[in-house]
Parts: sequence; C-alpha cells; structure tokens
Amino acid sequence: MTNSGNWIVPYKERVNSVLESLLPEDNSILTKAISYSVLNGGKRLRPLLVYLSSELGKSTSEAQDLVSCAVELIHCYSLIHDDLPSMDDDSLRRGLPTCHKKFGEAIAILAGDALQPMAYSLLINSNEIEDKLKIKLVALLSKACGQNGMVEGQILDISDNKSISLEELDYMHSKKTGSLIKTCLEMGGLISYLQVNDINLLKEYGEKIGLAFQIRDDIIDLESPSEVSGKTQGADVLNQRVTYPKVIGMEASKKRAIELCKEAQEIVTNLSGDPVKLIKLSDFISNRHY
Ligand code: GRG
Repeated sequence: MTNSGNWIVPYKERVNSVLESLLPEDNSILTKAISYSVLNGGKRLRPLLVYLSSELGKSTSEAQDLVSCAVELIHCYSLIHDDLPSMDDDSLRRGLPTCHKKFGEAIAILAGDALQPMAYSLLINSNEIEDKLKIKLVALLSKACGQNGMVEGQILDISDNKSISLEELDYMHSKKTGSLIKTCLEMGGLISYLQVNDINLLKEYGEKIGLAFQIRDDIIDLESPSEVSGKTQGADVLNQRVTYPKVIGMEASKKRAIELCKEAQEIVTNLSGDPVKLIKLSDFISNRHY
C-alpha cells in the first residue's frame, strides 16, 4: 500500500455510492440543495475514520456504511452553516459555489437543518445495529456536534478572540474540528465491539490527528490555491481569523502538524489490531494540501 492517497479512493467511492442511494430523490429545491451539498466531492475523511476503526473489529458492512453516512451528513450540515453570511460568509466550497450562493440563504439554512435529523434517522432506523448500541451512537454524535462540541468551537471561533494563546486555540479546535473526528473513531470502534482499551487509544489518536488536520487546514488557507483546496485562498486572513500560522508562525505550524501525527502513530501501535492504515492516514493528514 503506497501513501499517495490512492488507497483511500475505494472508501470514498463506497461512501459516495451509499450516500447517493440514501438521499431523497424528489425535485424540490430543498432536495436539490441537500444533494448539491452532500454529493459535491469532499475528502470523506470522517467516513474513512469510521471504516478504518470499525475494520479493527467485527462489524457488518451495512453498519459501517450507515455510521459513515451519518457522520458525513453531520459534517456537510456543519459546512453549509459555517459558510453562511452570518458565519464565515464564504462563497466557495469543494470547488463550487457554497450552498447559500447557489440556492439562497433560507434554503441553505434549511438544507443544513434537514441534514442533521437525517443523520440521526439513519442510525435510529437501522436494522443492522442493536438498540442499545444505537442509543450510544446517537448520544455520542449529538454530544460531538452540540453545545459542548462543534457549536462551542464555532462560538469561540466567531467571538472576539484576536489575542488568544496557543492553548486556547487548541481548545477551540478540539471542539470545532476535533470532537467529530474523535467521535467517528469511537463510533467505528463501538460498532465493531472493540475493547475499551482500544477505543481509548482510538480517541487519543483522534485528538492528535484532529488538531493536526486543523493546523494543515490553516496552512492550506495560506498556501494552496483555490483550484487545489476548493476553498477561497486567504479567507482566514480576509476574515481576520486567529490561525496557527498567525499564533506560532508557518514553520512551527508545519512542524507541529508532523509531530502530532507522529504521536498519533505511536498511540495506534498499541492497538490490538493492525494499525497500518491509521498510520498511513496520519501521514496523509500531516502533508495534505487540500
Ligand atoms: C452544524 C453541527 C453544526 C454546528 C454548527 C457551523 C458550526 C456550528 C460549526 C462549524 C464546524 C466546522 C465547519 C468545522 C470546520 C472543520 C473543517 C476543517 C472543515 C473542513 O473539513 P474537510 O477539509 O472538508 O474534511 P471536505 O470538504 O473535504 O469534507
């Protein structure tokens, strides 16, 4: 297995095809906005984390698919809302006009609103996951994206935070970006009935790669042209956002992303299953340009 990122493609195709089969098919403007925002590319990192962690134990492929789709729907919802004029006011996402630019603000808000319950319905209505486990998954996912998770991170991000410390920046992103990433790994571990020790190691790995992922995101904002990143280059500077390069400098940011991924790799070597793909993924994260 090389680490060009090609090994990720089959996972991406798999989740894309399940997402396509699960989305509503009517001709309404809301359905169009939902499909546009979900089936518009994206790296599918969060589904990949579910697949890789659940492959460490025993789970059905249907359960893996449903959980992968649920976390991606939540992620797509957060991106739509993150791009809104009242948030980041961004016009480019995944190389295309953002949902509100294409469909208007009201439809974009509603598309995001509809995606969240859709994610929970997937989990709740599944015949593949036992009831006790479903409740755990729903509780974990709602915690990750709720008031003490992604929403808390987002509030901190849009607050007056110009002079925050590195520790505070880490905290903000552990909530905004990290909480969902960590939860994907935990959910994957749970559906494949991993032991608590393995699940704890996956969560620690998630904390490290979550931060590294965000640091690279800040670097990408400055260094990757829009054709590569699919996002508006320099949007963070334009919006006067606090970023890792701003707080610790560009070189230190790059070094820190690599160090965090190395620490993540050491953590997963203690798993009882084969960590090779998780190691490859952290390599990919520490060097990504999109
Ligand atoms: C909607 C749950 C929810 C909360 C509302 C808007 C908001 C509060 C939170 C924002 C969360 C957010 C958008 C975090 C950014 C994380 C991030 C680095 C996103 C980019 O993820 P990629 O690079 O995107 O994986 P692709 O397009 O590849 O999927």
